[in-house]
Amino acid sequence: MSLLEEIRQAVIEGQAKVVVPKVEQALAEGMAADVILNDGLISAMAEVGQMFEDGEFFVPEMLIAARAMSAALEILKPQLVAQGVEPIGKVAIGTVKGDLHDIGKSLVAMMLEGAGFEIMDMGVDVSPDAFVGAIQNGAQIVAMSALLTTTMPNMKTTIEAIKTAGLRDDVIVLVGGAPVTEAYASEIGADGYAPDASAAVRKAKALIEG
Ligand code: B12
Repeated sequence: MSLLEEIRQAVIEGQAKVVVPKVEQALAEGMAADVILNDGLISAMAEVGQMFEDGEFFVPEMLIAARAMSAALEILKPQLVAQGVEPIGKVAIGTVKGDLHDIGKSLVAMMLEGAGFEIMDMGVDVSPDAFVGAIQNGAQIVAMSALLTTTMPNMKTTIEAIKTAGLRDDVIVLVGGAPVTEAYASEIGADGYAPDASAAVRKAKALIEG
């Protein structure tokens, strides 16, 4: 098995302690950081997302794989910046005001990061004004998560605040979370909805590529 394939397998199996030294070894052997990223890490996360959709992987496996990928990304980041690899786009992600559930939001953030997006993780209980501020700081996508039926309306409030700030045409709004549906997303004027983290990556890529 090639070193790149070993990195891929270790991410899929969520073995951060194996992935990190193997990525260091690949860099030491002169492998380009963007090759390790695309053919090792991102390819592994795409497979993890597929296994999740096929019901072979569940949330814990996906989280562990995502953590292994994040650990490897930390090592690659300085090289990627030095190589000038442009991120696909900048995403401000957070759980809406009043909502403290962050597991799904963090999973979506990690998968987006693994797919090459730059992430501004705003955390939980994020006010509409904070999302507006993130757009002013360069976010091209606002990704909102809500797990409670009582906090879902804050997605609409945030979209209204973005409109009031005159920024609605400058940003893509993506929404998700267990109670959110495609119909709700279009009702509140969001640009996209995805039911899980791997679908969120596909949706974000499709929307940013126009
Ligand atoms: C864990 C949990 C908690 C934890 C949260 C810990 C944490 N750090 O997140 C704690 C204990 C704090 C908690 C508190 C509460 N909870 Co709670 N909680 C849950 C539970 C069991 C799991 C949620 C979870 O993490 N799921 C796993 C993740 C991976 O899935 P996910 O979040 O849906 O995310 C996926 C997709 O939705 C999507 N996605 C998510 N976000 C986004 C964003 C975008 C942009 C996109 C595209 C996609 C996307 O991708 C993700 C990955 O595939 C759910 C039950 C359930 N089945 O959902 C209840 C649940 C959400 N909680 C509930 C309730 C009622 C509460 C409390 C009000 C309880 C109370 N009385 O205090 C409080 C509210 C606190 C608050 N203000 O937020 C209810 C909500 C009912 C409703 N209809 O509104 C649920 C459904 C339980 C129930 N059946 O009653 N909770």
